[in-house]
Amino acid sequence: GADGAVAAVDLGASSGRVILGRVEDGALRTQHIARFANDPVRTRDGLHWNLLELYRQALAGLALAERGAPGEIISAGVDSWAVDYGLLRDGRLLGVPYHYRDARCEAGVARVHEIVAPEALYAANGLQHLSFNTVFQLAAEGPLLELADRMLMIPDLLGYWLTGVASAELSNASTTGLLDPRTRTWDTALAERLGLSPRILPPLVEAGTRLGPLVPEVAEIVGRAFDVTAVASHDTASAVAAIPSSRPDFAYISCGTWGLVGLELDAPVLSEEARLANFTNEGGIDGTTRFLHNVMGLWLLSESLRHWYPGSSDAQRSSRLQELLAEASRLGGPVPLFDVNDLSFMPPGDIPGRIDAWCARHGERAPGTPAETVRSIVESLAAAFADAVRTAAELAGRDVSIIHIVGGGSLNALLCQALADRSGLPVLAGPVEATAMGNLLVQAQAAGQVDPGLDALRAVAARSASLTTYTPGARSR
Ligand code: LFR
Repeated sequence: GADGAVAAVDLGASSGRVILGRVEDGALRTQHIARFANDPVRTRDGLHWNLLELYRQALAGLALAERGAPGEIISAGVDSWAVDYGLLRDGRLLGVPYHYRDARCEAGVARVHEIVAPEALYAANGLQHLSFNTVFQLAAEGPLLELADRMLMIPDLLGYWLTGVASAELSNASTTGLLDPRTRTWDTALAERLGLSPRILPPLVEAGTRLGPLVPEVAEIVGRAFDVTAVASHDTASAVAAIPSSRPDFAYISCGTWGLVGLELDAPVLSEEARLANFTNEGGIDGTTRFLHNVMGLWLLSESLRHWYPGSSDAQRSSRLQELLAEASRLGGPVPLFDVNDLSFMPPGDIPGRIDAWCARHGERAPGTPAETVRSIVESLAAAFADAVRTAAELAGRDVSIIHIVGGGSLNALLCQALADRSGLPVLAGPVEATAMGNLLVQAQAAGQVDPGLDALRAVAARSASLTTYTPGARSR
């Protein structure tokens, strides 16, 4: 296949990065080019993404990558969190995209459920109920929706600005609630029932599709007109693609802001049991189904640190977190466990106070110090992760013999060990940048640098990652 480097623009809910990758000797070598904060902005009308800033940073990162490796980049790809979108009219963005943690969704949920009952909605789209699913956001959108002739998911919107090509990559489209998980096509009948004009839904493309070259005005900023490839643009789909496993019986946890816990399956599970357990059927690459549950993730830690140290920098908060984790790991007795998925933890704000309130409501002792709060969060997350793995296996009728944890959470030794202990399964931790790796590997595969198929892609991922194993019961108590 073609030589050359590929570039990933990977936007997470709290930070974004640009990473360059090259496949050499069957392994992916990565080079970190740029990292930038993703700080949402609250205005009178709600909580928004600072999308123009993210786009500007992406362009600056690509320009830096091109300058560092002149003429080498053959393709770039964009992934981000799911469910959020921009509305356009004649190619013009209408309004500032909302953040999924904005409170506007509840009205949309009621409106949708008036027309399609929750059971029928799950039968149609197979999505766990999250009030921020795109379909609920659209129902709460109001007059801009009447004006719009296009909806573009965040990575597709960036892809459109880069190339002028408007499309909907499938993995992320599968989080809208408007995609049929069996046929993997837009459910235009459902859209119409909900009063949404199907014309706003762009043509679907699979990961690995070449979108086109950078448009001239972008090429001028970046330095050259390389191609943009549609990757598994839902960050979780990219992360799952890069799970460094060669066996079929693994569960995965993609642990960043969220902990996405589940299995890779050949077909969706749309049973009533799966609906009641709030399991989702999202689209993976190569026709796979990501059967998973959203568990709250590192958000509980990062937002607690924000509360304890207002006005501090990202770097200050992360070094303070390391200290608190070290202190937390030395605590002796049992710590209070709480339900990490309680909806009170969704909006930004005083997470430690809400944990105390949860404990008070449930007759549980509240954590006494920040270190104990940190330990409570870690143990409660591990318990929820282990529980979701068990439930996924039961619902899908599958055996699980190992848990892969990837993303930022894979660096948290306390969390990984607690997960092994609570699940009774070995935990393989890493790579931390699984999402960016999945993004890069799909592009390298499209360029012919990796053999076709998910197994070949995972084999490269396995050769590229350094992994840590956690064994159940290894913790000294
Ligand atoms: C993780 C993630 C989850 C999705 C949530 C909101 O970053 O993409 O998969 O449920 O963010 O978009």
